[in-house]
Amino acid sequence: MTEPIADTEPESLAVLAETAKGLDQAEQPTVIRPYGDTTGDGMVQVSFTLPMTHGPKAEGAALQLAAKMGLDPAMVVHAKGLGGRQSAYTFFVVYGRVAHLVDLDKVVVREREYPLLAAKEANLVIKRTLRRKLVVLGACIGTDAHTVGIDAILNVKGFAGEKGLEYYREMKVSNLGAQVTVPELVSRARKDRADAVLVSQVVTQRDAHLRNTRELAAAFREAMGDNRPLIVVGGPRFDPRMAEELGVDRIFGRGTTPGEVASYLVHTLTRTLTLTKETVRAR
Ligand code: B12
Repeated sequence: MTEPIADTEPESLAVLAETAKGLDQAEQPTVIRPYGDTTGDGMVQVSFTLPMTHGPKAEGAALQLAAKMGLDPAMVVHAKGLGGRQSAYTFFVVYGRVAHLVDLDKVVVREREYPLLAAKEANLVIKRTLRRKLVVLGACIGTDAHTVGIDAILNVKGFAGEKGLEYYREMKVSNLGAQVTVPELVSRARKDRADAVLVSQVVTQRDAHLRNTRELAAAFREAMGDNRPLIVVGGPRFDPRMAEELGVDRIFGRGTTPGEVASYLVHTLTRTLTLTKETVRAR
């Protein structure tokens, strides 16, 4: 096992390079550093936009920002006026070295706690446990009109080689599309007796995705209390660790596949039913 190394220690480079040499064969070291040109050289690439017309001063400004971000040395490898040469904005890509180390022992992520099921297996579990179709309602709420994400999860054609939830024989899926209001969604969920409500939020300007999710959770809590459906939210800029804080059951981020969502729904909803039956039997 690799010994933890202080972020600023210069000899750490050699230690890290040595440790990483046999990465393919040996176990993963617990302390790592970015890789650019050579192992453990600490090189990273960042991109940002400054509100300045492109020119030597703008490039100097980009380097000043890079230095303040801890990139040393740093170089501008790409700079372009956004929307033309005289644009008031310049987009930059800067390549530089950071001194920081990543301690893998301190990384906290949301791990998948359920098994991935094939569509056939998911259908079988629903049929045996629920003994009726699992009702799923999907929508984009607020002013968000980005439907491609929720369609990727729900539509038969699916995403990343996996069929969407509409393909699952034991699921009854309704996709309400874009710009659905929260009251509309609550009322439809009640009418359809939805088991799960799936909501997509792609626009994050002024934290709209967080505000809308909190509003969604509060409305379901108020209207249906503990009898509310499972609330699942997704979008590319969500942090899956925020589910509890936002008052929903689960958050899925970028690159989510329909199979992951179907497996989660089956795992959670059929487990809840099994537990309820066991409690009734025990009484
Ligand atoms: C296509 C697109 C549009 C299309 C949308 C068409 C449609 N029917 O969806 C149109 C042209 C309409 C559009 C409009 C706008 N757009 Co737009 N758009 C995009 C673009 C290029 C791609 C989004 C996309 O389709 N991704 C593909 C899907 C498959 O990925 P995904 O959404 O991440 O979904 C996956 C996961 O996140 C997850 N997921 C998503 N939702 C859910 C839900 C659940 C329940 C689950 C389980 C999982 C899940 O699963 C999916 C599959 O893995 C992005 C930039 C980009 N490259 O991402 C900008 C982008 C999202 N748009 C942006 C903006 C600003 C706008 C506009 C405001 C522009 C304007 N000034 O008019 C408008 C807003 C319109 C509105 N009212 O919402 C910004 C948002 C910036 C921000 N910080 O919020 C982006 C990031 C572009 C940018 N860099 O500026 N846009």
